[in-house]
Amino acid sequence: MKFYLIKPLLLSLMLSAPAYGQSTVQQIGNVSTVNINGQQVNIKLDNAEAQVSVYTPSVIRVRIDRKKLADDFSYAVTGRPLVVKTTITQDDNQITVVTDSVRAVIQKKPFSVAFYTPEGKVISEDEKGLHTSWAGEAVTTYKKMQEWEHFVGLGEKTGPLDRKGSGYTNWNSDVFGYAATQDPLYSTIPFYIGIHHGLNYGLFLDNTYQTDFNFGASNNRFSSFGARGGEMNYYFIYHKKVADIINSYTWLTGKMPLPPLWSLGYQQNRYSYYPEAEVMRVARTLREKRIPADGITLDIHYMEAYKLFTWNKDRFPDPLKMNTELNKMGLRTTVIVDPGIKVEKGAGAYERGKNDGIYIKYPDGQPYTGQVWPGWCNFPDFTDPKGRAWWRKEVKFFAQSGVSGIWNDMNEIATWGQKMPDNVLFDYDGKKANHLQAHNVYGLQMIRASYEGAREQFKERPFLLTRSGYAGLQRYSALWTGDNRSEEDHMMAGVRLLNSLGLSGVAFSGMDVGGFTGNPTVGLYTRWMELGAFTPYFRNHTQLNSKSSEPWSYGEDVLDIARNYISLRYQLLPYLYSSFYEATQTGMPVMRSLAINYTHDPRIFDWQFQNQYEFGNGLMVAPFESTKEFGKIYFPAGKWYDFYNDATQAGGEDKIVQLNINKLPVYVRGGSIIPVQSLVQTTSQLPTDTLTVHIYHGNSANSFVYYEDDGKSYDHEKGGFYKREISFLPAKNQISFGKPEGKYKTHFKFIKLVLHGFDANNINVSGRASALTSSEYGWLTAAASTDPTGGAYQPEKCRVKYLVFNNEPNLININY
Ligand code: NBV
Repeated sequence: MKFYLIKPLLLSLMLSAPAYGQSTVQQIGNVSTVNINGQQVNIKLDNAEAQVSVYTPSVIRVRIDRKKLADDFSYAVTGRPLVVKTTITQDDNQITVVTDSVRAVIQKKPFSVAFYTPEGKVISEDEKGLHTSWAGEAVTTYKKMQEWEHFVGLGEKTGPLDRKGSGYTNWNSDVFGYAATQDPLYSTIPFYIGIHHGLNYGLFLDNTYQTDFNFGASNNRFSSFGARGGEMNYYFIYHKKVADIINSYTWLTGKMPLPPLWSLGYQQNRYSYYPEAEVMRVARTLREKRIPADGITLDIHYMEAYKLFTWNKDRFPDPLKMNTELNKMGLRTTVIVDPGIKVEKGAGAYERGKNDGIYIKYPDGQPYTGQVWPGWCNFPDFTDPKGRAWWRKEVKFFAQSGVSGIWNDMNEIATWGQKMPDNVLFDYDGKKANHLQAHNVYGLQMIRASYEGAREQFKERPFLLTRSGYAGLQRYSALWTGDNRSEEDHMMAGVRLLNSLGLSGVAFSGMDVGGFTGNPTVGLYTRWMELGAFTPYFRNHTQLNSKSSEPWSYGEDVLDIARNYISLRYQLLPYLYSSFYEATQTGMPVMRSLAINYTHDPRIFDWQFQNQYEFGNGLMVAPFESTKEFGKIYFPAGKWYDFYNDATQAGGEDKIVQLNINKLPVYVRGGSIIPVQSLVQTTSQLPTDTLTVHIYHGNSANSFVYYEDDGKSYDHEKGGFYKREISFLPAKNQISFGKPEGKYKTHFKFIKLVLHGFDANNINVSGRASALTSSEYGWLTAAASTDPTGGAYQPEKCRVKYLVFNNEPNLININY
């Protein structure tokens, strides 16, 4: 056929393409009018409206909708736009928004958005031809997949550290005994970090409908993010360091409040401890066996027939007395709450809720009734200020019973059948929404009400735990990863879940140590207990009718190992509490994926090393399945010390190490500053008056902000804290303790400075020559049990030099 014959055919095919496209996928179209207003630009498009606003020099927000943009409202975002030096210009083809740290370029034909560094490097750009479009009600933005791009974060998501090649959905789900690769789980945090060409950026999609992310799953062209309804509403964050991206993200969605110190101690749990005699037996055994612990958690059986805000009086005749007794033993009580209120005429909470009209409803005004533990239930509308106010008042019940913590379960919402109807209505703070829009924020609003209620009613800082949540949940609560399984790959997946949560603003997180469903092997239980000591929230939990999971349930050797690691955690509390303080200030997680400090080292994404993480600033944990006899560990840049024997290891190398079930591989980065205290059995017991500060020699300068307060009141919000910067300056052969800040008087009268890897012989403290003492140091203690085969664990030790000096409240310079 001659070309002139084919040409009209091709032309007609091409002309018909847009019609085919329009009916199925609606493209965003061209810009028609532009209205620049200070640091915001409002744009009318062929098929939509858009708005681009500068929040900080590094945070730019993009909103797009097919209808007029709604009044601004968000459950996640608390940061308001700062006044930022911004230049917005336009010509026929594009609009340019420039701040000191980023340049956004909006093309007009069609509308598309790209972000550049001030030097002009592409950080992120819409994929040409795809941009933003709608398929039905679902809106999606497509970004070009950059060469060698990695993706990390996205909250509570299974899968590898690098999410490239995977796709994810956010729809909060009750997933009992979920598979280690399952998606979605309980929580929604639509925030991820993209990494390529030495650059990194954060992207937060603030939309509460079901959201979907695609990082090159089943396609080789783009990464995309979208929602099944509502507007395209994303925040683009650019900084040179991932830590700063997390700081900006938590500026936007809120920093976590400082938790009570006791919540960093070991927590003993099971589904369920009852009656009171059993709770007291567990408490006494913890003390008798010298297992340091700070908490016992009561699961649903403490209630009368699972009815909220009740105690089963046969099982717990005098809860206040029991809780006071536990407090005297240095143990705090956390109780579970579920959102379902049993429909029962005359029942207190049910009737009070009905009177206050706080239950979620069908469009015909009938309350939605779903089945959970107590039977048929109604559910408070936590998206209604009235519903939250009601719940805050109810929380008084726990204050009166001497409870210290509230554990929010089943708040996805979970109901039997797991099919809550779409037509259930929510107040959505006066905006009115159906289930599709409100589902993913229900848990967030529940913990908001619990937290605010506890702040109002409890005398001291409360501890809050949740299973479900949405971006910003860190403002109210810690999160645990629900009903995991007692399986090796679950323990490893759990590590990645917590690391991912840390990348996504949730610093206070934990997993059921030992596994919730099933029974762990002796090895798995042991390794998990060791690992638990190096997670932010350390709780042992197991399901109904499973094998006992207390540290003494697996024999004497396991008890010794568990005690060793729990005791180690208690010694590390000054380091840990300071790390939590850091999280409250900068959003920096306690459990840090290597993607935070070694972002552009491609080896950290290798599946062999993806589970490694830093615990605070300086300790690196290398988790391995308990069944492995050898493990390969990657040491990123720097100098590393074996935590147990001080053997050194150069960075940038990997090494195969022999594994031992008595020991979790932990390393310390050269330059680290690690303050520790003497062993206590509970945080309500005071350690000795010496703060031991370990410094590991390295070539780079480092500093650590040591933080202390009373651990329980709100005085720290009014200056009642003690804060001191400790610096290690190798170039000057100096260690310095800065002048302390704050009104709180430190408990520690003396500082014992322990030097690792220093070849110093002469040292002086504030000009006075002092003697160094040489001694052996070990982090773990020998097994108390005697193994007839002679295999009992002999802890490793290292040789260190130390000196002790008065903890003077002025600048102390130590020169070596
Ligand atoms: O309240 C019982 C359990 C609880 O132990 C667990 O930690 C939650 O994730 N809860 C779920 C209810 C359902 C368990 C099958």
